[in-house]
Amino acid sequence: MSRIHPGDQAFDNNSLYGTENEMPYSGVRSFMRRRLTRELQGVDFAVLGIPSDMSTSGRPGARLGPEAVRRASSQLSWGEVWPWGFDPFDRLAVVDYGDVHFRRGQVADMLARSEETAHSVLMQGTGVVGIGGDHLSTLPLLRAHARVHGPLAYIQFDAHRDTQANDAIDHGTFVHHAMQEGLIDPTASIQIGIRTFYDHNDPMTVLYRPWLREHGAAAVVQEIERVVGDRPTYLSFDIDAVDPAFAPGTGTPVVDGLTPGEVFDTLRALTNINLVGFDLVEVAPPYDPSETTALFGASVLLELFCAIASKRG
Ligand SMILES: [Mn+2]
Repeated sequence: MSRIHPGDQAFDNNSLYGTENEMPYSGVRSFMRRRLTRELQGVDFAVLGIPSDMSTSGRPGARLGPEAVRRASSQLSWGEVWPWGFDPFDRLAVVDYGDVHFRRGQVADMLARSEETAHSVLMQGTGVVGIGGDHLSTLPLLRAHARVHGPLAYIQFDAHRDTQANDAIDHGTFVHHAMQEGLIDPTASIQIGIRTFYDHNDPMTVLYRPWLREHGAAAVVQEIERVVGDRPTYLSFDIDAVDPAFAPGTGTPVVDGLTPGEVFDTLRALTNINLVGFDLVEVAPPYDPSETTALFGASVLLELFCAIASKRG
């Protein structure tokens, strides 16, 4: 339900539910205008920013991702979401938890503080939704979720597998480390949209770019459901999965990516999986003055909230 309210719902709303119409350019641009708070009583999901791009192999800028995605989300905050026909925030209590704080330039500190922050949220019975940051932002979130749920089923949309077998911990190796640490179960994991070379000696299911074109979104959803089953599942969406024509603001763009239709037809059908946490990473606003990339990223998160909320009719 959407209502007109003279206040700023990021801090001036006595309900955790619903959406109030606010001017998109005004007020505190929390994620989807949700309450900005660290009070988690009765909260289903807390959105957490990780403004770090210390580990990118390409162009920096993803540290500005959380702020840009939040700002873009104010353009989506009108209540009922097309084509779902409901406001997910009538059904799910979601708050904006702010950003993880860490010492600048200190990767180990970023990893430790992100994991501890996410873990403390999960221990209060609230789910965590991350906004990166480069893709290394996902590793501490996987660590926190695995401490609570055990080894996770895992879905990754990406141009890159990020499985380089390397001691260095960065955005191109974090999936290797997640497997080594037992955070994800590779037999219950699937990567979608890959179009770069990585070794593939692990049991993960990989849907390469041409397969998507040949088989379409419905087949992708079938593969996802087959691989993750009903296990607790974590989904990570790297915006570089999307074609750079639609999402140019990212550090390591790769041409021939997913189209918006392919992405949203897939996400809108993910209503049968047990999604416990998810994130959106690698939005680097400096390369996209149109802000379309951040809007795309905010829309991905919104669709996933709708997919979860659809089960709570
Ligand atoms: Mn990635």
